[in-house]
Amino acid sequence: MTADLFEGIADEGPSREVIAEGAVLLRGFARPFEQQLVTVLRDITAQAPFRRMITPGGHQMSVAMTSCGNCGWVTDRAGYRYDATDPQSGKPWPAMPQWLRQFATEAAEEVGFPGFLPDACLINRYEVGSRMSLHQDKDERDLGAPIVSVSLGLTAIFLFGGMKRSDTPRRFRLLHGDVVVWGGPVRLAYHGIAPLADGEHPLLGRQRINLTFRKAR
Ligand code: MD3
Ligand code: FE
Repeated sequence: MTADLFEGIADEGPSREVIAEGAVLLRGFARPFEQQLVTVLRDITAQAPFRRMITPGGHQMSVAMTSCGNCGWVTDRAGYRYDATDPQSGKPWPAMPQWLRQFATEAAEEVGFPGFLPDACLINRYEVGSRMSLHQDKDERDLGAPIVSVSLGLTAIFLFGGMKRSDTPRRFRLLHGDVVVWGGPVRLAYHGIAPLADGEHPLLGRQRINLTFRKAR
């Protein structure tokens, strides 16, 4: 009997769960980097603050967003798109630190997507009651590349639908430090986040932050 058999039971270390083919949840994979992640979030949001953008339909999103990397995701009355410039500052998005990009590359590699080189990191901030309705991510040029997501702060209920919007979603809890890699056919599945429940996270307070690493162009 080896000690590593009990890894993830005794000390809640990393473990993996398969959500669907191509979607693997790495429980706690980001926990060793939580302090560095909080620091980098502070740096990025000092340069490109969180903002609640307007959808093409004219609704203000309940989730506040920003980005880092060579391009960031924006929405306004004109539509959804990736842009090299932050429309709020008129400047390029903050750079993606090399270690952060490497972290996403390693998470993807861990579940069988080697050579993932993201050029964009979208950062979502959920306050209590914020939600993200079911949608598909298809603004990226290369849908063959996976998406790596990192959850920080309060626990969210992730809604994982099917290939049709009408498919009843399955629910998964995403905890602080959880990483999910989405590649292959599930890359186009409908997904969302249920309204965030109130709580207090020791590191991040009354909010949830989600980072998604993408190859946008
Ligand atoms: C499944 N973000 O930014 S991350 C998004 O928690 C987004 O903020 C959610 O959906 C959040 O677009 C979910 C997990 C995630 C990200 C992208 C996916 C799941 C996905 C793309 C395809 C399928
Ligand atoms: Fe999404």
